[in-house]
Amino acid sequence: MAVPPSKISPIIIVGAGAFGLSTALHLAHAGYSNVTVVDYQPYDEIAYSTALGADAASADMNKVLRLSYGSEILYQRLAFDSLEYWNAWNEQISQSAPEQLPKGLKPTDKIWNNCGYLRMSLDEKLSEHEEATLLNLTAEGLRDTQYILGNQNDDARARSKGLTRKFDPMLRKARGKSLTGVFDSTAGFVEASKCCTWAMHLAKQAGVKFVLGHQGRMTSFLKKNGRTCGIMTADGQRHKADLVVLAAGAWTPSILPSLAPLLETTAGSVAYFQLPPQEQAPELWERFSPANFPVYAWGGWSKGAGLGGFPRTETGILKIGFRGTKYTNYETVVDEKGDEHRISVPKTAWWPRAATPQITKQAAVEIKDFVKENLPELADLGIAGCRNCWYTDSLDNNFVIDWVPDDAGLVICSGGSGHGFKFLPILGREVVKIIENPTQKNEYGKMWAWRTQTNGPRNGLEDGEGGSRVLSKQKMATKEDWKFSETAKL
Ligand SMILES: Cc1cc2nc3c(=O)[nH]c(=O)nc-3n(C[C@H](O)[C@H](O)[C@H](O)COP(=O)(O)OP(=O)(O)OC[C@H]3O[C@@H](n4cnc5c(N)ncnc54)[C@H](O)[C@@H]3O)c2cc1C
Ligand SMILES: *[C@@H]1O[C@H](CO)[C@@H](O)[C@H](O)[C@H]1NC(C)=O
Ligand SMILES: CC(=O)N[C@H]1CO[C@H](CO)[C@@H](O)[C@@H]1O
Repeated sequence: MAVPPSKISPIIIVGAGAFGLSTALHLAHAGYSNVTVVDYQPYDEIAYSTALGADAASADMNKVLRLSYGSEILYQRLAFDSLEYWNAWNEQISQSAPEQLPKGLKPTDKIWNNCGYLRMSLDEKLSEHEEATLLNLTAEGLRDTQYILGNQNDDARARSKGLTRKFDPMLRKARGKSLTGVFDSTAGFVEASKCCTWAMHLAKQAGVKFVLGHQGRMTSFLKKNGRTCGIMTADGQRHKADLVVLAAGAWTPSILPSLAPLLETTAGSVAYFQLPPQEQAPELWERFSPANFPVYAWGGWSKGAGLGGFPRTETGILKIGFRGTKYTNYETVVDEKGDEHRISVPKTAWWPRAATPQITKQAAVEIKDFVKENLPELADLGIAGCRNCWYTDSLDNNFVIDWVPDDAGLVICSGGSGHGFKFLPILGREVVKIIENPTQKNEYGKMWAWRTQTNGPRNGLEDGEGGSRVLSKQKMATKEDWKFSETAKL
């Protein structure tokens, strides 16, 4: 039976990504006075910079913050709750003096940007998912936040609010192409690495301790009669704890192999386009700025073609992602009893060892086709960089936050399934409830419970190593594949 900790119990959280940080913050705010977060990334020094080695999903230039969630009303409500924090955090940062802010943040940073979200259809009609989203938003009294392109009423409302410039950011109509979709005015992006830096700062202020870098690398659990009672770290230290929360993102299933039937580590593909220096191309910088250009999905992002992107960053980078195929990377993992398991693990530019980042040829082709169709002005630039970003997908895309069966000392907090980041400010509120009430769960606790399913589709997890998504079966894109040869010939 799970044993909820007392307010003075030592609690260790493994992983300082969005899930671990949020848990730490809310535990501290709920009065838990001995909370420690460990992570092998020296985040306090590198400020979650991907260029300096951070390769967790939470370390990134931007992530979509959407409030609309199809028929998944519980996530929709949670996203609206998180929005209050995002607004407050922007406000707090803007009112801080530079020296009050942690390394990596400045008062002019707006970590959440409400630039809007354009969801485009490929087939000139709205998808079922889109219709469900509109229905649910209507039921919640929020239909006026959505604008169906070409709908007369919506267009009129948009004009009065000056939003129409964001309806056709790819200039499709001017190029004689069709345009179908919905503009969601509630959404935008968050600057993920900066958000984590801020959340860590708040957690420290609330009394949470951080052990980062080599000493923060968990190597094994400490066990007593089968119950987790702490962790061992790479420096040989034994850290005792009444509760360990495992929030190790894409590394989670390899740390706890019993999760493998429920969670699978998969990669999404990301390509970067670097604008020329601002003084050389001021019109491009203006056109792609968040003030003029929204976050967008082309044919559905999580459901559908799986393509989408962001306005330019402050350094002129346009990020475009492909998740139409999520790749797996199976390796042999040895558990604490010495048993071997085949489990999908991350393979990043930094882990298990430094390597030149490569995305698949399929992803490069999909992204280039999208660019040719929609943003031909980027073709001359070519792809400047890429990344495989590792998700932790559950069998139904719901998070996995629960006490581990038959272990009274271990809680799992993972399964972000490609949509967890936006909940950074709020997720921990629900995690604390799950920790405190192991047997009396609310609707979130039930939705995120440890679960098994042995038959039927399981979000691709059923493919396992025999499936076609395995990274080693893919052709990888070379630098040559990054170029748009058609335009280079012109
Ligand atoms: C390509 C991509 C796009 C996404 N887009 C969006 C989006 O638009 N909107 C959205 O809301 N969400 C999005 N997500 C999902 C979101 O990024 C994740 O749900 C979220 O960041 C997961 O956070 P986490 O804390 O669970 O994991 P992570 O961010 O992976 O953090 C896990 C941490 O654990 C640490 N760790 C691992 N092993 C150990 C160990 N042995 N010892 C100590 N520390 C360890 C790692 O260093 C890391 O810091 C996207 C994800 C990907 C991959
Ligand atoms: C926190 O817990 C650890 C492990 O039991 C203990 O060594 C430490 O003294 C505790 N710290 C506080 C402030 O209670
Ligand atoms: C509150 C609400 O309107 N919920 C609806 C969301 O959409 C699904 C399917 O479209 C409905 O079943 C829910 O009733």
